[in-house]
Amino acid sequence: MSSSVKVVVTGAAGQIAYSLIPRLVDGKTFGNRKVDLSLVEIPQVVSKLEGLVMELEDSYFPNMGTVSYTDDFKEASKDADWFLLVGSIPRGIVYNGKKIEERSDLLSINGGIFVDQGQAIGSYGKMDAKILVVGNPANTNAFIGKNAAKNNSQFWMAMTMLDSNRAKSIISKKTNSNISDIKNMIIWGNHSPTMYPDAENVIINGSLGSIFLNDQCWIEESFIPSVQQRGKAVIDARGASSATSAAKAAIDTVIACEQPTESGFCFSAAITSDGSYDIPEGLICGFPLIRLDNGAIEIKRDLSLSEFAKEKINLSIEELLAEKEAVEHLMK
Ligand code: NAX
Repeated sequence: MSSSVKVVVTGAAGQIAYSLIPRLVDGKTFGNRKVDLSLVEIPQVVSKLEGLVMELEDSYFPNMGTVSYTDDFKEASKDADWFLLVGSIPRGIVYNGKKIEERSDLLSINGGIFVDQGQAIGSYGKMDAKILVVGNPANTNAFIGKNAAKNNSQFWMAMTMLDSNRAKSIISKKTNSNISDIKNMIIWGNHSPTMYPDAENVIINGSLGSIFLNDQCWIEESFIPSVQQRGKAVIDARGASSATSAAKAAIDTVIACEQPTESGFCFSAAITSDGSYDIPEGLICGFPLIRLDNGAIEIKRDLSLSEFAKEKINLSIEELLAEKEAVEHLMK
């Protein structure tokens, strides 16, 4: 393993990035390796990154290597090991004279961004680069980026760890358990209100959720909708979308990919389907994942899904298929 790692972060002047970037160099995420940061923003705000770089320098992070910032994504991509694609155009802003409210508008604007970024990553990123898409619509942005990259040795993911962490928190409260005793909290499908948080395969104090929880009414009427709507609840309460929890979830995803998964356990992220669990091949879908000792990441394939679970997952798959159709013109 190389003694340094190069990490590209887009949306670096945004609110998630402000919580995320210091944690990349704090010596915990990448252990003792030096972390070279390449921060990317759009031309209109890139100069603000000078202030962030000053703060990073003033923070004394012994593991911090070089720090640069740019609005040139190609330049930033050169030889990068990790890409944290946080930047995207959010819902609610006026873009080219139109207020962006519909998911379809988000898809087409952000889709274009991910074609360009995907091509640059495929050409200039390391051959074994890992890419985590946070910017919404995350699954379909990753789908577009991966297609544009045309580099199958790189590994594309969309983030569902925040949904998984939210679900763990709800289950720990319901069962009076310590949050660290909740494992294998899988989010299937799309990172959207159709996602399916799996209360059957979750492990609570060493027991399967399907046995331990024994309260289907709570699962259907409280647990699943609460996880699906948690992002909106945070926006309603805070007046802004989740930031520090999203940053922590991105860090958790990086750590889960950097360290072997303990035997019997798994973590949550959306990756390209290989047809496992009858999910159409090629879609970027939330799965249970294992990081092997040799560094490879694969789908944990030995879980059972009830008819109820399959029905719920299918709803999310239908949405992913519709999103795929909506961005067909970007798939060259
Ligand atoms: P902010 O609006 O604070 O920051 C986004 C930043 O991205 C802005 O500074 C903007 O200039 C920059 N940006 C836009 N296009 C860019 C491009 N082409 N290259 C580089 N930078 C670009 O948003 P923030 O709250 O940080 O959220 C970022 C994204 O995360 C949003 O799309 C949001 O919807 C998404 N989220 C995803 C979550 C997940 O679990 N996958 C949860 C949290 C969050 O909602």
